[in-house]
Amino acid sequence: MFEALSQRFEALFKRLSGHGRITERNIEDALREVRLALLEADVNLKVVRDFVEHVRQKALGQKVLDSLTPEQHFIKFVYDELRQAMGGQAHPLDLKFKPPVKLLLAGLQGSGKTTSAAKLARWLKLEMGRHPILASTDVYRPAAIEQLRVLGAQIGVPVLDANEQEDPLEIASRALAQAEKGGHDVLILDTAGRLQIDEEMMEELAKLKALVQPHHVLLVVDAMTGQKAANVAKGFHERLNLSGVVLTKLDSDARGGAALSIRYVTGAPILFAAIGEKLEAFEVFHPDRIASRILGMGDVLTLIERVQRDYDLAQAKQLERKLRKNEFTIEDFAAQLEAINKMGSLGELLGMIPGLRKLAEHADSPQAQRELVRIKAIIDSMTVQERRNHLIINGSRRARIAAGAGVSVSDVNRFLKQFEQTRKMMKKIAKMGGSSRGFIRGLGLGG
Ligand SMILES: Nc1nc2c(ncn2[C@@H]2O[C@H](COP(=O)(O)OP(=O)(O)OP(=O)(O)O)[C@@H](O)[C@H]2O)c(=O)[nH]1
Ligand SMILES: [Mg+2]
Repeated sequence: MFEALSQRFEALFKRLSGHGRITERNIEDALREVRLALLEADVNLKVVRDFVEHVRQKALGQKVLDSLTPEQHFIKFVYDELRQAMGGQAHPLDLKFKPPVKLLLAGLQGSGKTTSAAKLARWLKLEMGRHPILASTDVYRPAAIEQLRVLGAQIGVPVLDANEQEDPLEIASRALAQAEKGGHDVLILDTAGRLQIDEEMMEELAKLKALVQPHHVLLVVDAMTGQKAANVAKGFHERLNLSGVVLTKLDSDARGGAALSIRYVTGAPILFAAIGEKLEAFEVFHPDRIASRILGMGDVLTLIERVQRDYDLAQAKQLERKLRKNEFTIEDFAAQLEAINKMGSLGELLGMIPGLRKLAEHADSPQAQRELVRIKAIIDSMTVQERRNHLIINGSRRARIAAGAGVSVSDVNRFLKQFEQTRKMMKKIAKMGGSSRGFIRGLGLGG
């Protein structure tokens, strides 16, 4: 799935991290590569343009370039845009209607309608605990109805008896009656496809829709047709007002143009992904997971994000508590520095402490970054006892720490003084009875 696109991105990211840092100058190169990767993947031009523009704005906008890890931010932005282009989040098929819930499947010839009808039935039965019934109105292609009957038998889902002499509308109304009579809570109606959108097919589908009054019209599209799939979907959507799309043959699609264009071009969400010929090769379409897969990170990226967020929240809470109790030590301070390193931005971290937003805006400047490196060296040269209780750091200890860190004793003195001031300030905040906001506002620091 999406191997070609994955390889382009993987190569780009590898090069980015090898090159050291993204700067304002070389970011255009990186963006050009993103654009090329998307064009090669047969993504709709407008999607490509928006995609690249969004990444550019974010990359230049949020002090990302000054942060310690602009490449990681860049990858995250690409990931976010991929996800967004595919619809942001999964769209569950709404089944909360009075049964039988009626689903009408449409699509071009060979897109995978009949297979998807059976896959959907299987999914509804096994994952959703439903009792569906299948019916096919395809009286045009020889053996189309027989094909559905065979698939139904494989999954133990009943298929309406019908023959090729019948009228599609007649079959549809019998299907409705049978669903009611048999106590089925979902009716899945498979239809005939054409090589391309033509008036005759649309006419028949519109009539079927008027007769059946389906709760959902689902369009089945072949992912291998790339951005053409998006235009086809647009045509169907204009006539039939689709609930969403079932994207098939993703297993054979190396490029991803359909997945990335459909949402933008039609406005209709992708609901399901078919990823193989077998009936179990069918799943709810999760834009986030697919985006991770494209970036060659599996679900790792999502995992990292979640872990990071939980960690940051817990840390920020704990930090606030310690600040209130005046128990904040150099050890805590060092832990915060570590977190900053992982996160790539001091500003972001400060931003999480209530009241310090304004201050946070200046925290990622190059000077602040250099100062951070120095402070880290100083702390690294301290013993655990010193970090837990800075009051024991006397003259000889200061000299030892300075030598260890490769800085002057006055640097160490300055750091200790700053640390003590911070602590004092925090103690005052704590005395305000927990309302740090008022105090901070009083200092003109915003918040
Ligand atoms: N690799 C792969 N093949 C698929 C997938 N879905 C369907 N196919 C294959 O695509 C071919 C056409 O599938 P059908 O379900 O018959 O398509 P259809 O839209 O009903 O075709 P018509 O009824 O002729 O319009 C079959 O050989 C399927 O096995 C998929 O997700 N992956
Ligand atoms: Mg078919």
